[in-house]
Amino acid sequence: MLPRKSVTWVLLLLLIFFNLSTSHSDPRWAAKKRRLRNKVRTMFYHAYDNYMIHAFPHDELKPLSKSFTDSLSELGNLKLEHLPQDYNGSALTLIESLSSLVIMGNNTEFQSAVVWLSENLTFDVDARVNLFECNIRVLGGLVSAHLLATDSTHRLGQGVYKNQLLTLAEDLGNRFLPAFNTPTGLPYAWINLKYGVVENETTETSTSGCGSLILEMGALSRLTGDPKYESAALRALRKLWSMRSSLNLLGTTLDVSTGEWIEYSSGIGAGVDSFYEYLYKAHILFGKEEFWRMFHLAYIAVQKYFKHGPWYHEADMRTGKATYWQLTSLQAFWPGLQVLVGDIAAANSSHREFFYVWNKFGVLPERYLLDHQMLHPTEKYYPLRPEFAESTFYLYQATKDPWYIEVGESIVNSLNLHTKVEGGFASIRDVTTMELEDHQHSFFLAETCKYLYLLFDDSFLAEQNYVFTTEGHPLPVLSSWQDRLPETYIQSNWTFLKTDKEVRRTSAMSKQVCPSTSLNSWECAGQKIESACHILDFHGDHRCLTDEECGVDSTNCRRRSCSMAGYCGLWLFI
Ligand code: DMJ
Repeated sequence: MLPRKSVTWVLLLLLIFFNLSTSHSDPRWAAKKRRLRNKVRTMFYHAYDNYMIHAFPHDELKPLSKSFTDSLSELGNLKLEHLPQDYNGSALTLIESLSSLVIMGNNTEFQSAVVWLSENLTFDVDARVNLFECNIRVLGGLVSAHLLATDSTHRLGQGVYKNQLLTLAEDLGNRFLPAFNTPTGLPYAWINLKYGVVENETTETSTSGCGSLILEMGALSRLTGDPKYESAALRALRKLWSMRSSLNLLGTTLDVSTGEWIEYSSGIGAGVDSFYEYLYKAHILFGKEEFWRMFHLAYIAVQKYFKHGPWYHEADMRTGKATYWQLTSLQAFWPGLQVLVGDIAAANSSHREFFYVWNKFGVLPERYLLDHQMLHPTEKYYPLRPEFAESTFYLYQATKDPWYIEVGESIVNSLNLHTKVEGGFASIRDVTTMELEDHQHSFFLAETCKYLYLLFDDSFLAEQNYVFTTEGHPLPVLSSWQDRLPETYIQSNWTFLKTDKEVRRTSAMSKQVCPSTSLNSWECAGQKIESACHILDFHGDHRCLTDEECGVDSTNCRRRSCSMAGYCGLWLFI
């Protein structure tokens, strides 16, 4: 038997060996990433080629029956009401694949797609579509592809490209505008592309439905020089924000004509998710402080009222009291957003919990009841969603921790094992039986494959900063789109962090909101700063006379209070 001291040494050496052998600069590690990158490329083309053979120019592929569905009119339409009689699709999956083709370096296919779309695509169709879905998938897909096509670094479409995608995007943007014609400026959830808002249209919409339009419509305005798209989206966003409760929480559904809430409970998942995402990403893309101010308050409220350990539950916007204790597949985007904010330790701990559930079932179920540790009885499906892969990509970008490559590998393996069929990739109807469903969602190509690819090969990101829309379409961060930022932002060189030895690319907001100290030694303005919600105690020595002199704790975002002995701290644990 080895003496105790020797055991410690052996363990230490093993640890060092493990760290070295898994370091991302290790050639074996680089080979592994290349192999995985190629595997993802094969997955993408298996999905894409099957779509092109069996479904194009319809919207999405049915991989089991090798047929198609014109699903743009069905997206978000749970009861399948008012379906069009005469609609033959808008090549949705092709539009959604454009930016992925560029990222994977397939300029030839991108160019033929652009030519086909410019010659054949029309939005003058009698189809009632969901404004949010059509915005993130179609408008976002077109605007992003236009920006990529005109970006000289990608050398696309020389001579062939004459802004055709922008013309299509502008036409679509104009068809969106009647939806905003409401007493509140909050848009209807549904719009008929040919006829506008139909008679007796429902006035119910969701927070994400009217709060996540600003990236695509803002970009359209910047590109066309016509402010009307951005103004409509901004007016809706401001109105929505004005409806927050005194706790800075929003509900999930609301009425666009009265501006009243319908569903007061909300979380970070379905119906709300991209609202948070767009506040922050709009701040990065347009450099507007207003978006940052909204996001900061909203983020603190989320951390305070929804977070429970690494999990996020729902709460009533009026009282902050927990309502539903459920993990949903859509929530898995949150750690990715936290990486952008710089709150890496919080992102990492939630990501690990999502991975725990992923491993438990082989994929991420749509809804998991945290209080009962069981699946939701009717939401056992996994429709090839990207959110978990997305967060894995962001966390790897921020940390370069090889652990995330391992996570990515297991996502790739699960997808190939459980969802790959001869005719593409099929959704899973029930994660307990792995029974499949005949649907390959367009976001599998726009997001799932893209984020996995970027996880293993980020060369696309080398030259340019991008903001990815909620549908995974990259929009370059251009200085000409930025509002003039306050001096403090400019001085701090906000996308690069300068240290003595190097200039390191970092979270765009790292000067405002820094990562938790536990992960690494990043510093903000010479001092250690922790998470986004952190508010310093008034006195550096933490002495206080009243609660008002205490800040917000960085680790759990709870307000600190002044103890009898006159020190700020977390004296009450609820
Ligand atoms: C995508 O269409 C977008 O990411 C959207 O914001 C919600 N999630 C789906 C994919 O899961």
